[in-house]
Amino acid sequence: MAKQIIPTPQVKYTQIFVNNEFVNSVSGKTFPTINPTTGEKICDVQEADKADVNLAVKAAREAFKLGSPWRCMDASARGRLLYKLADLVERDKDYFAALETLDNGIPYNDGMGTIEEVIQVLRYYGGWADKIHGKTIPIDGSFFCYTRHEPIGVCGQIIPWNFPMEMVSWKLGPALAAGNTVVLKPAEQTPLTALYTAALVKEAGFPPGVVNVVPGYGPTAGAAISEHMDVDKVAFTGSVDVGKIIKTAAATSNLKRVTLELGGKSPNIVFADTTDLDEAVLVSHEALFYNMGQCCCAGSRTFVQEEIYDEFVKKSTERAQNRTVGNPLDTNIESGPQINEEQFDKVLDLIESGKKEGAKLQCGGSRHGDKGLFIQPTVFSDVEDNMRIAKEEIFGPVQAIFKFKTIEEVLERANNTSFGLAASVFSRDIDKALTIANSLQAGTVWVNTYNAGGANAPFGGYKMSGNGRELGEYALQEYTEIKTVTVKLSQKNS
Ligand code: TXE
Repeated sequence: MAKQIIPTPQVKYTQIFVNNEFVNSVSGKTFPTINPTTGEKICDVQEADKADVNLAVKAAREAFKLGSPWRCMDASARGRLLYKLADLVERDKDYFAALETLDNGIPYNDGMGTIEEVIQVLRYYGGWADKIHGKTIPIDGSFFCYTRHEPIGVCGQIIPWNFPMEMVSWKLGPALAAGNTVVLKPAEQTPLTALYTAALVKEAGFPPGVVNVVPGYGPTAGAAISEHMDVDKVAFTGSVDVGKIIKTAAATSNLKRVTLELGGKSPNIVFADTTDLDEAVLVSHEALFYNMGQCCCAGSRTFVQEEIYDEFVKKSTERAQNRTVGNPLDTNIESGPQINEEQFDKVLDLIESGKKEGAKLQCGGSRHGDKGLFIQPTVFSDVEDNMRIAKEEIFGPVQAIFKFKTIEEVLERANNTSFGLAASVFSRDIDKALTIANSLQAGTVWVNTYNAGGANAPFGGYKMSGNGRELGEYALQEYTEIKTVTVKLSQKNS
């Protein structure tokens, strides 16, 4: 019998978080957050707009002032605060996982997996806090020259709805380890886990103003952050279109630093000599269908070599037909609903385009059931590179399978995209696999696996998939300014 894990979790925080206090919006406005599984409103949340962002930025600036508790704190103590935050997330992980499923629709087990990752990421960056340091540099002449890796200042962080808590940790972890202060805007579709995290930030003992959370809409609260003259950096994850808006806003305001993690159209290349065809089928299936395809690094172009093509398509279709779709709180369920009607309609429209443009529909192809935002796991074969489903980010449960013959051909086709987030290759020939890995224009390449990673492995995109890297040591570079200090000495010694 299907097991229901947690019934509807109680929502505890629905206000804007500024200076370690939950407050109402200046305008008095609220917005609803919807349960995508039922279409019902979960609750109303205070809606941050420009005035609220201004207050949050002011608080973050105050917390960043020289001599403030945060600026005077030992780096190791900053690290301990991050450890404490990780411990609190761990204490409440069942609640977090249920709240994430409620607000976002991610299947409960997958949601719990992301909360486990959040804990790891916070701990990983807690460990970094007192290990961020510069160099001494032997410049010519009688000088002592050293670098300091200083925090940038007030960091705006604008995140999407597809992995709400994971995104919170990827953003807060490196920013706080490096000593910045933060104004974080969760996506309007999924504000609840970020607001609960805010309560834990206070409980952990972070000084007021170090972390501020401003739930609200993109063109209002999000724009207020990216256009703000007193925000020193903005980190964004979301669509390419909004990424461009944010970079433009940074350019026309104060040239704040910008890092972007945008979409992808990641090639997953399966050679006939793959180590295990069944395994390649299953991994390729998960690479696409995990989180209902709402994954920036989804393996959304599956290239299969002609010798194994028919068998691969057959097995992939069978696997997709067996994928369980339904209430994401049911732990037997593999796929829940899409996040909202807009995304649901976008995915169905792209499915229709695939049918019209001549791709072969192997299974799925329409909504699942007649209620809710569920879409049947869909597999298209015979997909051609010029079709919309081959070029546009679908962000839904639609696997597109392409046939190829040679290495040269598949490399050229795999790289023929404006995106460059992730890629993978399946082959038992390590020389071939590494030739491909080194030639793909992608920030992450997996060999004989997909979606493997960790808090310590960097992630980010080439080309229009973004600027900068998140996770790992590399992310710290995106949250520090490097200062060179040179001191004249009376005597030079080697
Ligand atoms: O993204 P938006 P949407 C892709 C995916 C999806 C498409 C649209 O293809 O179908 O984008 O999704 C904030 N100034 N990805 O519309 O609008 C917004 O409030 C400042 C890939 O949800 O980019 C939210 O917090 N901020 C992606 C965040 O931007 C603005 C994840 C993302 O929303 C803003 C999500 C503005 N003018 C979607 N407008 C990934 N890389 O994983 C919106 N926002």
